[in-house]
Order: sequence, then structure tokens, then C-alpha cells
Amino acid sequence: MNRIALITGATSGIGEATAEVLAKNDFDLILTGRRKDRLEELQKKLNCETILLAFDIQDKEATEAAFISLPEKWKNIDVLINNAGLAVGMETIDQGNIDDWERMIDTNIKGLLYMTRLVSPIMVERRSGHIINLSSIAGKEAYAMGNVYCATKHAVEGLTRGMRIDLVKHGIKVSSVAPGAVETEFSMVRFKGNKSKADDVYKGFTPLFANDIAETVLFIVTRPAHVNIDDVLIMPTAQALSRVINREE
Ligand code: 8X3
Repeated sequence: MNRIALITGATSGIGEATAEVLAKNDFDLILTGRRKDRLEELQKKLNCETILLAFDIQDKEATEAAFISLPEKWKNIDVLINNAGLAVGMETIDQGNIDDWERMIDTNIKGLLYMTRLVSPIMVERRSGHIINLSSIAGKEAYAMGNVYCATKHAVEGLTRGMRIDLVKHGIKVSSVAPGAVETEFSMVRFKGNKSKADDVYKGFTPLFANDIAETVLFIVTRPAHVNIDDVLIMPTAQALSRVINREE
């Protein structure tokens, strides 16, 4: 029988690539995201059983309603991948846009908590499960104008450690994956659709691609029962720190 994975933010980037990789490796998938059309497009490409849940993870009631709507057997989630996350805006702290801050905090921290609060009690009851939180190099260091985004990813790191402590006695694994620069829609969102600014982020070096992270997730979820990968920091070869990049190409 296939294992069930729930992936938040499956409409693009790392979430979408992870869906594609897990679908080929004996998982059935619950895919969540705001954009229903994107979820449906993805579903067509996958050769596994899928359930689509379109809602905004910033909305606590909508998140709860979506989860409750799952058929009972689908609530037995083996792997929860808390992937939904975003960066919006890049300003110094004195100039920051408070709406942008709230969007990052509500998605990256509160959304992750809402989903975890719904899924983890069933894992506890079943004494089995694996939660993977998508962190970032921004969860390990701060950089200029990254302030609130970096803070949200530091929170993800702190929550990962806390969850692991709370859940260890129930046999539940908790892992975090922190990528450096991954070429996805991430920078288009951060720069609010400014394509040239977004393209500049990945200019002159080979960044990671979403599939690199998806394969890392696959490795994490296919370890034997007695092995947990606590923490992965995965960087492009050309990137030593978030702002130390060898742009030579
Ligand atoms: C995305 C990587 O370096 O832009 O999480 O913060 S970075």
C-alpha cells in the first residue's frame, strides 16, 4: 500500500517538484495550494492517487475546513511536507512594508503551525509519521534587507527542533531542509513581478533547481525506520553563504 504525503504549496517550485518525485516512488498525495487550476494541471501529470485541496494556508478556518473535508483514510498522513512559504519585498527594517511582513509571517510560520496542529494529533494516535519543514539558508543566517523573511525561517528552524522534542516519544520523525538559492518563482514573488530583478538573483552561476530539493526530500523519507535526517543544508556549489556567490559563468 502506498504511503500518503501531504504537500503544502504544491502549485509551483519545490512543492510541485516534490509531488512529481514522490508520485513516482510509491506515495499517494494530498496537494494543497491557493491556485486550483495549477493543482489540477499538476494532478494530470501524476501517476498516483491524489486529492486536491485549494485554500489559502494563511486562513486558519479555511485550512481546518480543508483538512476536515478529507475522506477518513486520507487523514492518516504518513508524511507532512510543510513547504508553503514565500518572501515578499526586500527593504531595510525601517522601510519595510507591514503588509508584506504579515504575509510572510502568516504563511511561513502560522500556516505551517495550522497544518501541523491538524495533522500531528493523528500521527501521535497512530504512533507514526514524518514531518518535513522547508527552511532556508535564511533560517541559518541573516542578510541585508532579509530581516523578516530570515526571521520566519529562523522560526521554522526553532519549530523543527521543538516539534522533534515534543514528538520523539510518539515515534514521529521531524526533519528540516534548508536550501540556498533555488531557481523557482521565489524571486518573482519577492520582487513583486519585477522579472529583471528576479533574473539577476540567478545570474552568472548555476543555482539549485526544485528537483534537487525534491530528491533530497525523497532521500529523507526513504530512510529505514530507525534513521532520521534531522537537518539538511543544501547549497549550490557556487554559493558559500546567502550573499557569497561565485558569479563567473
Ligand atoms: C531562499 C534563499 O538566500 O534568498 O530561501 O534567502 S535566500
